[in-house]
Amino acid sequence: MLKSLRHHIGIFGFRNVGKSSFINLIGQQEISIVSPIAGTTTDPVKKFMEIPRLGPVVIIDTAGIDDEGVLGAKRVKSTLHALNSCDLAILICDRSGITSQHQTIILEFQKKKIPWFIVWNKSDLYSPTKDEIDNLTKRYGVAVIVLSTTTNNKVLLIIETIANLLATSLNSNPSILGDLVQAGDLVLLVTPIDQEAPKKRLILPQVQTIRDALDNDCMVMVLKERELDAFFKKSNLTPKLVITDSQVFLKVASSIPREVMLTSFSILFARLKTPFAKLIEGTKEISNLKDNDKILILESCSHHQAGDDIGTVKIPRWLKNFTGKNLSFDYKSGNDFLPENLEQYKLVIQCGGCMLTNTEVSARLKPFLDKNIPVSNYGMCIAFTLGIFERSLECFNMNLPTIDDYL
Ligand SMILES: Nc1nc2c(ncn2[C@@H]2O[C@H](COP(=O)(O)OP(=O)(O)OP(=O)(O)O)[C@@H](O)[C@H]2O)c(=O)[nH]1
Ligand code: SF4
Ligand SMILES: [Mg+2]
Repeated sequence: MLKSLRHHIGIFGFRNVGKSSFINLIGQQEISIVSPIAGTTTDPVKKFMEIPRLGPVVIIDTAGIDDEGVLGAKRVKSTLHALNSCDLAILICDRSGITSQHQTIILEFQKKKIPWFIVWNKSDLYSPTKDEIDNLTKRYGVAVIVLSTTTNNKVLLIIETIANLLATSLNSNPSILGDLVQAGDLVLLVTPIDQEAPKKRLILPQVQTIRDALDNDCMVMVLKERELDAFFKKSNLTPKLVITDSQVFLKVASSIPREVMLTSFSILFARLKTPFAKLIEGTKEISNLKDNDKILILESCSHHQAGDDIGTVKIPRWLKNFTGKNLSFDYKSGNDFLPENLEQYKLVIQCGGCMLTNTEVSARLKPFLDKNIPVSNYGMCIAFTLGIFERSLECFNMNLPTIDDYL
């Protein structure tokens, strides 16, 4: 299963408290290196695991948050950066309990609204008193599980705690189309097969949408944009919803009846993966762009660029045509650290983020939103510059709770 569909669980704590041992315990295999030497795990390492009841997850083993020296400080920075991927965090401690040195990371959990709990390990050497546990529960309002990875097996309790918390996380993966369609509806998916399309397969958002439409008992039809006119001429079926690749928005909008709802894959997934209402507002700021304004394009993986690449060629061209302004563009891809001076950007445009989890996309955008820098995404930006923004949003019930509530 792809990484972007898995829950990410981060394991944090001081050096040598048993973080890697804990991962081996819940994974039921020797997956992480364990040793009595403090500082064995030096970088955040993602382990792909299948955990009974939870299914496929990514567990992130990290370096101790009490690491010292110049190198230690860099490791701690990487550990904190790993939080951006976490749907859930587990803070492991031993005899010394939770101290003032844990406060930085606890504040990060709270700031990023990451569900978390405490595991008090090495209970074979020292078992905390009832008062110590009650104090922690009262102070932080989280579960505290006492265990020994060597003698005391509480795997079922841990998995149940993880499952309950993940159900409330940002990445809890609601239905993509559930509130937009009804059983028996026809959903039409439009996907150009051009130079940029991967060979012999559909891309993940298309596959996920097909599956979601079937889960909602809809009929699904997938066709290329040039077949649309023939479809409406030959068939007497009227689709409830047409979902298109954003790059052929204009062609699709002109080929389907006005009363048929229309949106794009990128906008559909922006609703799941980003603070949607904020991105709608951010997109409208395109109208206020001025000469020499700088725009940051964020791509979430370094995919192969072919022909008229969407991020580097088409979007800049559409934006310049629409605004008539002389705009400049910066690009960041993958998990690159963001530039220092975010205020230099008048607009940020995020790609569809299909390779990232909801949590990762939101964490990527949060620093900009916190500074009130307008954020848009590929599909919204394209729809706006082509004059079909309102239409592409008509299908959504904007009263739905969105992940804006998490930020
Ligand atoms: N007695 C006892 N020892 C444990 C327990 N859990 C882990 N250990 C031991 O503690 C040492 C450190 O365990 P690790 O799992 O490597 O700890 P870590 O937190 O990953 O350490 P770093 O990667 O160095 O930060 C090893 O010698 C483990 O065998 C436990 O419950 N009881
Ligand atoms: S993560 Fe972004 S850049 Fe990578 S394939 Fe998906 S939409 Fe394109
Ligand atoms: Mg370790």
